[in-house]
Amino acid sequence: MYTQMVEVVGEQNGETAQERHFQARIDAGETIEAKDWMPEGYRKTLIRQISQHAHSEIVGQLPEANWITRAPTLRRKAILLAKVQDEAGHGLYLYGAAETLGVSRSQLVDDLLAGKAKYSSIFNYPTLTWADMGTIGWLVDGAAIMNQIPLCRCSYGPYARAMIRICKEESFHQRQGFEIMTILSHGTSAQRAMAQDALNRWWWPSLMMFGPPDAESPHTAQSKRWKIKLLTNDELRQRFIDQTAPQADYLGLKIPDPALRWNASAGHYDFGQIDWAEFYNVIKGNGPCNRDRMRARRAAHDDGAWVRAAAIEYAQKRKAEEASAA
Ligand code: BYC
Repeated sequence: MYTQMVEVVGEQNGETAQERHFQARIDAGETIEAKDWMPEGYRKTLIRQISQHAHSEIVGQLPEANWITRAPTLRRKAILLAKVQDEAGHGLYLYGAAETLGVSRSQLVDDLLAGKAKYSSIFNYPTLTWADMGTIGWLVDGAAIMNQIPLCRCSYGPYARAMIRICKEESFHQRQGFEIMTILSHGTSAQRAMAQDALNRWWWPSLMMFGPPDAESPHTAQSKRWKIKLLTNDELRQRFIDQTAPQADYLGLKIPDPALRWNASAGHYDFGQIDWAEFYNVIKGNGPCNRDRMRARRAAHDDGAWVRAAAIEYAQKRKAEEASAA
């Protein structure tokens, strides 16, 4: 096997033999598992990205949960409830994947609640109308799938495997959102206006989900080398726009970008300037809903204190019973 032929002693180009061996495994397309040796930077990058991803799933429940009690029909309520529960599940698989790297879930949650860890910028925008439920499924879950399908093939096994199940569920989320948009955009003029207004508000923040432009992304180059990221932020953003623009045409809705047009020679859509000042402002904590989101998470954490205490107590009791029976 290729990796067995790699020299494992000495240092070259500032890389130890162990690091070169690790990179050779990555280059050969091998999957890295939790107990394998890995560079500290690889471990830290994964903990950062997977935990940010997990926090996004958990905080991401809040904008949609806002509409569960106001869903227009019982069917819509059941779908929305299932979707929001799925997001909680995604958060838990991802915290589990991060824990394989030697960090505890309670530490990760503490970092989120202390404002030290990020979550996706998109969840700091308000959900003002029912059409926002359609737009979140269509655009936000659509962007998430675009980003997450390549992650199913990333180099770290526990993350890649968690992503496979998550992507299947995200696909259902995207379709239910597109179905809401189809109904609204073929409905009354008030429904069409509501759908257009939601698209106007969510389009640009959805493009920001893919992260800063490649030229300003501090982590992309190394993450690509380690195959944590298989595609860059700009590549994924372009794919998303190329996929979504014809869907908007099908819905008869107008994407709020006067510069958006098909470029036949490039084989892609050209698009206008993204307001990166807005993006950086949101990730610094100054978006429209950052404070509300963190308040809600802290309250949920405090309300759940008795459950955590009871679970620890029960686990200790079981352990003591098992020890006395042995
Ligand atoms: N928002 O060098 P870069 C969902 C940060 S939830 C906030 O490009 P990287 C859903 C970045 O962390 C899906 N922060 O970083 C749930 C870094 O800051 P730090 C969420 C952002 O990591 C409920 C700095 O900017 N998906 O589907 O190489 C309902 C520089 O960026 C954002 C994931 O989390 C952002 N948008 O690439 C509905 C996917 N973008 O850490 C739906 C997994 C960048 O140095 N994550 N930053 O302080 C990734 O693929 C990558 O982490 C990113 C960023 C592409 C997001």
